[in-house]
Amino acid sequence: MSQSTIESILQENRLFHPSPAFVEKARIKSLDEYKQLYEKAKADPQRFWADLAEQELHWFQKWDTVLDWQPPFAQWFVNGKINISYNCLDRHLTNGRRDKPALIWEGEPGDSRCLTYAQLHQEVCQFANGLKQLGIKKGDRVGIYMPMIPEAAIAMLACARIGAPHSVVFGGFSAEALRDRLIDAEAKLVITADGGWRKDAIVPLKDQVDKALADNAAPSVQNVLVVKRTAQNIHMEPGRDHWWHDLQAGVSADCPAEPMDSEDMLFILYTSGSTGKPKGVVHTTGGYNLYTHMTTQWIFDLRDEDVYWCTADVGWITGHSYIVYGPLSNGATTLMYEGAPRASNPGCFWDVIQKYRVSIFYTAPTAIRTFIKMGEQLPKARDLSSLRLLGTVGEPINPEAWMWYHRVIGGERCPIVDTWWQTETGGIMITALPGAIPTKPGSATLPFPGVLADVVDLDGNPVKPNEGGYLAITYPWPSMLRTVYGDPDRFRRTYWEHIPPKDGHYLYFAGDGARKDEDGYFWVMGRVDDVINVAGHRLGTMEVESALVSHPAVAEAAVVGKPDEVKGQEIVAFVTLEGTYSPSDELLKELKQHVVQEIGAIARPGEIRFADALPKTRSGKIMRRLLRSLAAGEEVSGDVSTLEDRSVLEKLRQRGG
Ligand code: 7RM
Repeated sequence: MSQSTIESILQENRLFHPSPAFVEKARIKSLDEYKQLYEKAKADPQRFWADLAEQELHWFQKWDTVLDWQPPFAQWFVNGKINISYNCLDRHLTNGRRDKPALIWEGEPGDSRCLTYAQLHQEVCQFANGLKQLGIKKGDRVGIYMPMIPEAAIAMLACARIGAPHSVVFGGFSAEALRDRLIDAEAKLVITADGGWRKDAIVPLKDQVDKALADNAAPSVQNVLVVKRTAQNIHMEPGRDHWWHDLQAGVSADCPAEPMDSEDMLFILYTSGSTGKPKGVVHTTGGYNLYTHMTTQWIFDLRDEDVYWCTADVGWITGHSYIVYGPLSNGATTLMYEGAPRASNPGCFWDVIQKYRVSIFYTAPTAIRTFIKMGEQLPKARDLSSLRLLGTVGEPINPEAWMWYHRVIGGERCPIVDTWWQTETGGIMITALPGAIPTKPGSATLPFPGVLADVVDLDGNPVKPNEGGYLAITYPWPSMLRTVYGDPDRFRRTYWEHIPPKDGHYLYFAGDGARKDEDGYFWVMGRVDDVINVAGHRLGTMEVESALVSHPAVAEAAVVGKPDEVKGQEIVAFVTLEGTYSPSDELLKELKQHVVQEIGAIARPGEIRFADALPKTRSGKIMRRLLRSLAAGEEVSGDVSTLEDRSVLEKLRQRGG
């Protein structure tokens, strides 16, 4: 965040109440009602979750222990048998939602599709049987590298149906990034498409898969399943690659959901951390199903007639929890959009809302800031009167963007839920309940019932109101990550040891700085580790640095985030060159392109600065704090006494932007 954003958030004290019309129909109608619910849950969280699990989900067999907590390892609903695809599909066939639209898809260019619950169920069953034909069994990991098409959701649900954990890799990641993830997850199959549409161009997904698998680099992968989407020419490797439509021909649509153990792995999703390669965050079945179900229902105040649209990509946790599993588990109509706002179609989001009469809209602050730049005339020219609730996720929202969203998109009648959560938390943790909790622009407000959150110092002691500290969760919740795939030590180190446990009491360390105000409202300030958030996408500085030093010209690289008006942060890289290379515009372009090739376009540095040397401490640590100030164009202040060679700083300064 920029200094001016932080200052405006510190001064923010406006309070917005939901309209009487909204409150009247809301599931939770007042702050008192929320507080009662919250206190009840806090007094006995296990009882609270068990009651909801019983009322809200279908279990093939009931659990015998609600929570088995061997810190930092949690198990929820031990010995319960459940299938999330059953909860998302089968039960809606007999509760009156058979012919209700489950998935509305608005594709590019101009395609669209609507699948009812009965149709989606049939597609998922067929796909699941197809997976079985390819030899996929319970426990086998399946990579999914897809555009935003219904088959992405169908593939996820089909995997869940037969108990094969999926690992969705965002379609914008490069072949290299895909390969690393497939290797780490030991995926047996990759599901992809020939291509996907991205801003008026075709993304050659299958080509990327071929590159990722070249030279048997990911030996666990035996087959590739390809959905025909863009119909351009692609290579099909005999014996390895299969067209989805060929496999589907003649496949039975009868595929009962496999009763899964509540703690069986549902999916792995890779996310960036401060060190090393991305972590495979592991989520399991029962707790995740319950938590995403309840949060979707209460936070989005779902009603049967809603058309719900979350603009995330299914490659991120937001797409998993709030496009696919949460909404479908509730029997909602969820909308999936393949397009993105771009110069050739800047009003496309508002067209989609108008066309489908979207009532709940959930997007990211970076998108809102982009829309502000595009001008009010675009949304103003469309009918957005169907909207009744708005949400944001991914990064702190600055009050100016919040106010614009409220006024221009929400017509001053829609509550805004600012939802704080992470890949690791599986579901939304801190948020307003829209009919109950008055909102303040820039604050995620209060924890969801059953979530015990606090702002603490590094000893785990709560800090005073309005004092900065670390955001921590002090009690396990049903959808918490269970481990880092293949690396339980890293799980322990990353989340449970920054704040040392006291008397066996463990705190989950979220990696975010925050404060609580005098009303107990949370204000999340951003990451306190070496994670940067570019347009709501999480990237590790080390990942980008590794990509840079893998180029022969680069000797050393240091990457920092620089405040950006639209993207929140932008990547700035400082690099020193190997002896025989010298700085040039061509090299600069080449290095940027190299990072794109190693990770993907989301990691393209906004700026690369060549340096003779990087500022280091006497023990050889790069002083990122100095680089951050330099990148932001600020005066380097604070203690520089540990700097080994002061002339380095002077030279970097002179070189400037
Ligand atoms: C859902 C998601 C997680 C990080 C998290 C924060 C930041 C997300 C908010 C937010 C302030 C919010 N998962 N973050 N939501 N910061 N207010 N409402 O984004 O794993 O990709 O990122 O995103 O820093 O730690 S994520």
